[in-house]
Amino acid sequence: MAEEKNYEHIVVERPTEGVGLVRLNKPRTFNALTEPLMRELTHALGALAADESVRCIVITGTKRVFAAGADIKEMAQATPVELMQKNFIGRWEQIRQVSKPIVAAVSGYALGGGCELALACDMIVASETAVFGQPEINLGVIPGAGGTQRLARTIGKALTMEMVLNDRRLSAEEAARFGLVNRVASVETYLDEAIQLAAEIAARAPIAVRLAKDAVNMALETTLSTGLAYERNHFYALFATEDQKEGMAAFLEKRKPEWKGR
Ligand code: DAK
Repeated sequence: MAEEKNYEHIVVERPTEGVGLVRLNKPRTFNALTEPLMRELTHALGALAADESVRCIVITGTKRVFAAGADIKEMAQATPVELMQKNFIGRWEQIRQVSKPIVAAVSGYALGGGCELALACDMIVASETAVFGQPEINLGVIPGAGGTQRLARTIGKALTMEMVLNDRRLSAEEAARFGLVNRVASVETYLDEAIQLAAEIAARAPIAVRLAKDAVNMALETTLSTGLAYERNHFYALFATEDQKEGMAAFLEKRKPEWKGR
């Protein structure tokens, strides 16, 4: 795999055409999401988002751990003002604002901020060893990067309550059953499967993919009637693209479409 600019806490690669891969790479501290790691992650995502040759992004950790959450050492003595000043929330917002699809490839622990990072992605491919949890209650706090909101919207209130109030963890198989992850694969193949999924999406009409992601995300933000209007406007807008003309012509001519991304 081609490797990119040197970061200290992450590795960025291009495993296959159209796909950017970000590996969290601090296995000694279980990929704890320190401020420097988050700075690099958001920088790398920004660079991949701006790179036209990248059409889908995969975020992964190691086989043993996706990420064990925010760095407890870094947070232990923090004051509310420091937390606000650090722009920690801003970094998480940056992840949310990436318009290209992001697949999380999760193996081992995805705890606290690690689970929230996976949830902030658009799809999750898990290895059979993956464990999802929000153990912040053990530290006297609660999730702060979307755990209560995204879990409740994804797996429902009852199970979210158990996870957030009582550190109930989900195995990969449970996470698949409850709709948190798209699919489960072996530890040997989960990353390849995530890259394969990303490559398939990367080969599709780029503007349609982008608007599709935006429209699906809107379903979690708004009322049904507002969401339906939002979807319809995206649908209309796509008729201004060359790709719509090409896609429909290719269907009628019984050939494969050639997407231009315009
Ligand atoms: N922070 C710092 N260090 C960590 C860590 C973490 N989250 N998780 C693990 N480590 C370190 C351990 O301290 C240990 O370091 P050394 O002692 O070797 O120096 C090393 O990684 C290996 O850990 P263990 O010795 O504990 O290994 P085990 O195999 O026994 O256990 C474990 C692995 C992952 C189950 C365990 O380490 C663990 O429970 N870790 C803590 C998990 C946790 O509580 N996570 C939630 C953290 S709170 C926000 C954004 C984000 C957040 C909040 C707000 N805003 C935008 C506002 C997120 C908050 C959180 O994630």
